[in-house]
Amino acid sequence: MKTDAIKKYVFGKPFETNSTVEDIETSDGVPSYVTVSGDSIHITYNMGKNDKVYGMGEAVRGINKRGWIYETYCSDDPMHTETKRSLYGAHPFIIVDGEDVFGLFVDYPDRVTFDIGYTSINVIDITVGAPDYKLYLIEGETPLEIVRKFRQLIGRSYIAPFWSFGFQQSRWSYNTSRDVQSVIDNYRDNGFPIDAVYLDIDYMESFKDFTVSEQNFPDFGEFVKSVKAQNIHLVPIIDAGVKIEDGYDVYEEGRDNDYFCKDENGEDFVAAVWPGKVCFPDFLNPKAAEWFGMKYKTLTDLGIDGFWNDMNEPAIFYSEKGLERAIDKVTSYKGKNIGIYDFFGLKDTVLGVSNSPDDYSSIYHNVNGESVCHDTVHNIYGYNMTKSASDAFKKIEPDKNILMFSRASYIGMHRYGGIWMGDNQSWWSHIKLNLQMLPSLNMCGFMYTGADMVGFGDHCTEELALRWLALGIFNPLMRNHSALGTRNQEFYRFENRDAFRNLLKLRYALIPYLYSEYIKSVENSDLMFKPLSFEYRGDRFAEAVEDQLMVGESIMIAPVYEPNAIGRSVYIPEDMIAVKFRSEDDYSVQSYSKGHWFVEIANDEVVVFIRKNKALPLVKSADCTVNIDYSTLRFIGEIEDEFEYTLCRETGASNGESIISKENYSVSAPDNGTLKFNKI
Ligand code: MIG
Repeated sequence: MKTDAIKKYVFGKPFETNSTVEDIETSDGVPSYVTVSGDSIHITYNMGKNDKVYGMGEAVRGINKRGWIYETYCSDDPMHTETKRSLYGAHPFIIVDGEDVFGLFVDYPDRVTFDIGYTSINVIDITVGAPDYKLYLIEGETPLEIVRKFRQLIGRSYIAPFWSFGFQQSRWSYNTSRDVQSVIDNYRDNGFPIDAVYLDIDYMESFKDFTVSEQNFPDFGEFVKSVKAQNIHLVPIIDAGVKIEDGYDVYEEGRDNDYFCKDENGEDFVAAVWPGKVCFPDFLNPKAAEWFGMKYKTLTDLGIDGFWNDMNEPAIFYSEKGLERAIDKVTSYKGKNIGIYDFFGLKDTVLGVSNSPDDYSSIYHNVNGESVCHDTVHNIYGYNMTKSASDAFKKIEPDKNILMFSRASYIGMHRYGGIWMGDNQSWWSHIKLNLQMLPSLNMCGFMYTGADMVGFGDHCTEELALRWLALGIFNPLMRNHSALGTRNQEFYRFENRDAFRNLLKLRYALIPYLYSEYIKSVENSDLMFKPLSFEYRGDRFAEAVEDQLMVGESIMIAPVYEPNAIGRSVYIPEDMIAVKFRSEDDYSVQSYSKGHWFVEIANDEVVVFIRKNKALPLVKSADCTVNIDYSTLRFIGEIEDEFEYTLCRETGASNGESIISKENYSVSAPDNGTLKFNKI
């Protein structure tokens, strides 16, 4: 790596986040186009009128982040409206693409505010929570070059197991083993492929981590085996908070060994989440992290090989102190004739009990014997929870690659697991948000990711489900998940089952391509999902496109995200072949020349745009990933002479990671209408 293109500046005494893996010498004096001022907490840059700004990872709004103010602060917030500043992940990395082309990574584990043309339309003003941080400035010719350098700096992204590229069904909650079996039966009986079913909080005994309700999942180990025999992986949730209960081993071990976070008096910090009162494992204390990580063994011993870590911002419903304060305030108004502003204040007091800054300020971590207030390290709590599990998996089952993804994250965590995009809603606008977050997350190293397909909160419709599925089939993490109390949205619940079956099967036909592109993007520090602006430099139309993506090297997608549409406008950035799939074998092909087009797309169709002289590999779909038959490989597209393609396959696991083999194919011009190919 040309490390001279990355400059590191150190201000004050930064807390070590372990976000990076490369050692870079400290420079002094930032280049003149960037100004660091105000006791080093302000970083400013004057943008040109047409500069674009990328990055920020998990955040609302467009791929071009310009025109809003974002804050990196891991937040449990299920209302992803466009005015939000923070979501669950904290990813303080931006790329400026204008006269100057550079990346800025503000490595600081608490709040950093990125005002990107909000206060002043042409100014980027970054405010760091404290003057103790590392600033990386990455220079390059293009945004893609900057991403590559940045990704090398932060280290190789997590590679999820091959089976987790299959379709996964979730809901809060499938309450019993019968419920789970019935989901599997419904998928299989309808001929819908599926690889995993999720267990949300209700599988546990009183929401206690690493327990399983004996009543609802009797003989859980046998059950795990029986679903595995049906080629289904069960993926249980693990919450950050540990229930306080005498006799519960996880609690008692944590308490007795001082593995929990403390309060200002040195007592275990107590707050309430799902199980009622809980303590939070101190993941910043290496001993506590190691201890908690090994607890996953309780479940891996029963055959579980995938997990999702939730509520690890950490989310807090209330603390005793906070609740008391709120109750006092509420009762102080009793019998009084309160004015309207007091009334609103009252409402805010009650709502503010959850995830309150006062509570976070009362949490203390033990970092190598030193007590560190949570306020300065908030964003790396969930990161270290996920790292603790990943480290443990390598010891517990080195011959397996165990699926792990998290809700909260910080840059660096991308080496240990994936993330899902949190509690979105069954809203049309959230299909687009799903699309826009994919490249932004890739820029920050998060490759195994996806949104809760069809939407977590709120009620979905059949049309929304189909349209979202048409994007969902390209998400590495393709999971249908929904909240308690919302309309059932398993795909067999809808009327047009043929359409759902066809689209799900299309996903399986595409898995070899998606997996290969995933692996290559990880290995080459590349984006699997590229904005058109990264690929077609200097094309002002391509540069403005916010609702289409390049997926891997061969294709572009342009999903419909509006109701009652008959298709959509698509910008074709170079001559392309549009393949309109109704199913894996039923498709029509049309050529498009560069320019703006309206493309008709019915809601039971998926259109894939294949670049000229590139090809898309496909296999015959299967009911689950283990049954994918690579001997059915074929390529579609339009090739003038020859195209070389590298297919990546998982052949096993060692040291907790997938072993990947590669096959190179040479694909050439049509012979009787289908492309010829041979292994080289
Ligand atoms: O307070 O476990 O984001 O996926 O279904 C809600 C219940 C807690 C939030 C997660 C969501 C999960 C839900 N959890």
